[in-house]
Amino acid sequence: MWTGHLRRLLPDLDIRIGEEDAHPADIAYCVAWKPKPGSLNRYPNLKVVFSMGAGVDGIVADPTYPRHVPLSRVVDDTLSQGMTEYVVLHTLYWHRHVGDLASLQAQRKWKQFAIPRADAVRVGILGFGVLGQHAAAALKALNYQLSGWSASPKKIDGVTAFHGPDGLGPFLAQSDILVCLLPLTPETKGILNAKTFAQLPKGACIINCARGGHLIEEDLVAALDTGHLRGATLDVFQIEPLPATSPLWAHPKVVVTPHVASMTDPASFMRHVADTIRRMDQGLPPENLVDFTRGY
Ligand code: NDP
Ligand code: OXD
Repeated sequence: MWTGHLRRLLPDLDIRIGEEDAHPADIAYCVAWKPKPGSLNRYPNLKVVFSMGAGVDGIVADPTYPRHVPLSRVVDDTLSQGMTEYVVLHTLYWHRHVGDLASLQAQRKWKQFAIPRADAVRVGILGFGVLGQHAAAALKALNYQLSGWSASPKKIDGVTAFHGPDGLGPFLAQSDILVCLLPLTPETKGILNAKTFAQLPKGACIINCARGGHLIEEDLVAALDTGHLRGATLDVFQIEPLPATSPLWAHPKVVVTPHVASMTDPASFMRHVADTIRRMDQGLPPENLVDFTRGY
C-alpha cells in the first residue's frame, strides 16, 4: 500500500523494498520505520532518510547512523489531527469522570457528583511543538486553561508558556491534566517519574501519547495506588507490545491503548516523500529535518 502511493506519484522511480537485490551504492532515498541499528550506513550515496514516524528517537539513538545524511520526519496535518482527537478524547475522559460513571452504571448505582467546568480545569502540555500546539488549539476551543512546556521560550495567545528545566516545576504545579507530547531524548527520558508526579496537584491525571521511555511505569502505579494521581491514559510503553503480565492492563485507574494515538497516513506521507524527491532533484533542500544535536 505504502509503495503503491509512491509508484503512482513517481512512476519512473526505481523502488526497492527491504534490502532486496539493490546495489547499496544505487540507493539515494530511504524510507524507514524503526530500522535495525547499523542498517542505514550501508548506502554510500544516500541523500536523505524519511522517517515514517514523527518521533525519531529510534533512528537518532543509532550511533552508526551516517550523520551527514539529513533525516526528515513526519510533520503532517492528518497526523496532528489524529493526535488532537486522542488528546481531546482522553482529556474529556478524565475531566468528565467517564470511567467513574461507567463503573457506577455497571453497579446500577445512581450517584450524582459535581463535575467542574472546563474553564476550571488546567491542562498542561509537556512538549509544545507541532502536535502539542495543534492539540492546544482544540482544547482552547473547549475553554480549558492551557499551559505548555518546551525547550525554548514561546509566546502563544491564550496559553501560559513555560520552558527549560527551571520552568518544569511551576508548570507541573498547575497541571490538573498532564499531556506528554515530548520527543524521547536523553533529557526527556524518564521525565514522568515519582519526583515529577509529586509536583503535580493531588488528583492530577496523566496522558502519555509520546514514548514509553518517558514514563517510569512503576512510579506511575505507586502514585496511582497512593491516590496522589487520579488516573492515566497510556498509548506508549517501555516494552511494546505491552506484555500480558504488565499490571497496567488491569489497573482500575489506567486506560491502555496500543500505540494508536495517531498513525502516519500512507497517502499523505508518500506525497511528502515524492515532493521532497522532486525538490531535491531541483537542488532544493529537504524539509522537516531533525537536529541531531538536540535529538529531535
Ligand atoms: P516537535 O519536535 O514538533 O515538538 C517537540 C516539543 O518538545 C517542542 O516544543 C520542544 O521544544 C519540546 N522539547 C524537546 N526537548 C525538550 C526538553 N528537553 N525540555 C523541554 N521541552 C522539550 O514534535 P511533535 O510535536 O511532532 O511530536 C512529539 C512526539 O510525539 C514525537 O517525538 C513522538 O515521540 C510522539 N508521537 C507519538 C505518536 C503516537 O501515536 N503515540 C504519534 C506521533 C508522534 P522546542 O519547541 O523549544 O524545540
Ligand atoms: C510516531 C509514532 O512517532 O507513530 O509518528 O509514534
